[in-house]
Amino acid sequence: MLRTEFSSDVKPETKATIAGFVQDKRDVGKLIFLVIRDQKGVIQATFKKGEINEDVFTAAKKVPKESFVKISGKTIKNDRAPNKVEIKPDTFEILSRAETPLPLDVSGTIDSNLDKRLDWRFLDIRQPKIMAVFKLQSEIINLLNEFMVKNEFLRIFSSRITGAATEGGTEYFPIMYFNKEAFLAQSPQLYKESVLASGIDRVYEIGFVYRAEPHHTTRHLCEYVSFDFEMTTQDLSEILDMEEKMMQYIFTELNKRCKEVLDLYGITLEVPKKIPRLTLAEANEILKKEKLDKEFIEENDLTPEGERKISAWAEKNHGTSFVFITHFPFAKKPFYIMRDGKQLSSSFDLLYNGLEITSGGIREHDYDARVNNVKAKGIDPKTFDHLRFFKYGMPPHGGLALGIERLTEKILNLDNVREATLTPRDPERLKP
Ligand code: AMO
Repeated sequence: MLRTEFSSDVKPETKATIAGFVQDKRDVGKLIFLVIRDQKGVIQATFKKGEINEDVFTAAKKVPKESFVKISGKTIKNDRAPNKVEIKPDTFEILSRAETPLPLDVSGTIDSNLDKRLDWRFLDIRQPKIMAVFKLQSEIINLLNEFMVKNEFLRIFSSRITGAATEGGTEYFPIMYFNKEAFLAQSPQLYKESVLASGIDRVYEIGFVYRAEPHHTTRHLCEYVSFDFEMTTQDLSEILDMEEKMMQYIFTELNKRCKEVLDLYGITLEVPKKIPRLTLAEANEILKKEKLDKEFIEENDLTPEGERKISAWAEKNHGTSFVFITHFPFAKKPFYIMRDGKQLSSSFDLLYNGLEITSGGIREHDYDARVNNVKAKGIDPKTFDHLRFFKYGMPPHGGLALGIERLTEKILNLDNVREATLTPRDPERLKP
């Protein structure tokens, strides 16, 4: 281990070894102050000429900012230092010297544009407020896991190399699999459903999925983390109830476990008590009453502006910016969704803070009806190998998928889903 303690845990009047980046340096002649930053905070190290070996003093004087250093020494109380404790070095090692100038300002004083920040992503994340995004995201995943385990879901890992484009459309990445064409999975959809044929009755999965989205929007990525669950049920409201409980659990716990992160953004999360449920038809009626421009109302769907307005409506009328929208036209949904009457489907989206973060629904589990749905979408059923698992007894089921980056983005009120993505992939970006 490089350090014995994180900066935030160092106590006065003892000995400590810390390791971190030189965030700041002040040279006042006989005294050099270095502010060292690690994952948990900062601590000051004070080098006094005469008290310390001359070579060490000179090394501290010359060390470039953002170099990675290791310091051991005595700790003393200092009310003026961050954390009210500082370290008087006995040893000082520069483990990795930073080149100057830095390609990106990491002190937070100069705003860099997002493109440049993403180019230098791992320097960008040195800023505590940006690192906080990933601390929060990691905790979201922990909480989702906890919630699923409590509710007796089994975690699965399905293939990312598939023979069919699950979500239809042209938004898939074909790859060469030896001498055959294959696709990067757009979703674990067909696997999470098919596995229910085995008798396991609740499954979940967390993993990357791939969409060849040619759009340059603030909400589309070509690779994102999809949290999916699937459970046996015949009732759409059971899926909504499960997601409502899941959101209540996550938001309650995030307020407790990620207080420091949320404080950096000045946020206390509102825990949704009851998430309002509207059919798409009802949502569109509300939009019409809100006098939204015609171009923002699409009878068969919600536009991004419509999503924002409906979230705002929920906030105003129900005190939560979560809202479920149910019963989209079958024509707008993939083949696996169960129909509800002739036109509609047993489907839903969850909007949060103005953006769709989840889609889901009840699936067509009847083999013949499912094949008909595939045909109705103009697809040859032979495309879908998974269909054979629906022939030998398949429990009725439903589920959902939640975009982890979108959820993180909306919790922290970020402007772009890329900000909540470690290494975003979009039509232009393939590095780092
Ligand atoms: P859908 O395609 O709506 O549904 O995706 C589900 C959720 O995933 C997120 N998402 C995205 N996030 C970033 N970039 C994208 N390009 C992107 N596309 C989708 C959103 C969205 O709500 N199989 C179904 C789910 C199901 O029925 O269980 C599916 O994948 O948050």
